[in-house]
Amino acid sequence: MDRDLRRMVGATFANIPTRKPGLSREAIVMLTRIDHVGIACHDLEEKIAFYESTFGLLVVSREVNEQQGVKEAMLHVADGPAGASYVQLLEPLNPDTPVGKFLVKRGEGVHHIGYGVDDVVAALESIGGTGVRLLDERPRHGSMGASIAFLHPKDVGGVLTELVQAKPR
Ligand code: V0V
Ligand code: CO
Repeated sequence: MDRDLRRMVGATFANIPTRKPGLSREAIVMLTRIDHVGIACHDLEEKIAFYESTFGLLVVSREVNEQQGVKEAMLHVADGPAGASYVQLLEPLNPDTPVGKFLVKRGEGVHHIGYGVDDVVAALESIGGTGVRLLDERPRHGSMGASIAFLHPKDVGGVLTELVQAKPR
């Protein structure tokens, strides 16, 4: 996010402390939004129908991502100053995939949180330097042309965390 935009957001939410004081400038600007909440499910079509009829969300993208072992859909939730946010519904391509294993162990539910970043390579370098294990040393192809990378859930309080650099519009 550029400096002017952040100033604008800061002015809009002037009374809401959004970041811990004392962090470096790099840490302050690292996460720009919640890009998506990833939800594991057994039947993608059934869950899309549920989210459409219950919340009125619209599917804006569908993809099969062989590398990540998923068939997925992005449903648009809202637009914010730093970009859009989505629900990502994930069906595994087979049981021996991250989402397939998760379903066996834990059943359907929240699988990961995807945070927006301006520069995923810089974010990986910075976060890697803190000792958090990177599941991806380099960014991979994500939904809608984004560059994505995952952080190990065991080092992020049990939350599988994804960094998302959206494709420039
Ligand atoms: C596993 N664990 C999780 C978890 N998955 N904890 C929180 N949230 C999750 N989603 C825990 C699990 O309970 C174990 O803890 C431990 O981590 C090791 O898990 P495991 O079942 O033995 O499985 P692993 O080690 O084979 O794989 C786990 C990791 C794997 C997280 C390393 O799933 C991974 O690399 N994920 C990143 C890629 C991914 O998830 N892709 C699908 C989304 P205990 O039981 O030992 O305590 S693709 C996507 O989002 C896209 C394309 C996009 O947004 O564009
Ligand atoms: Co995701």
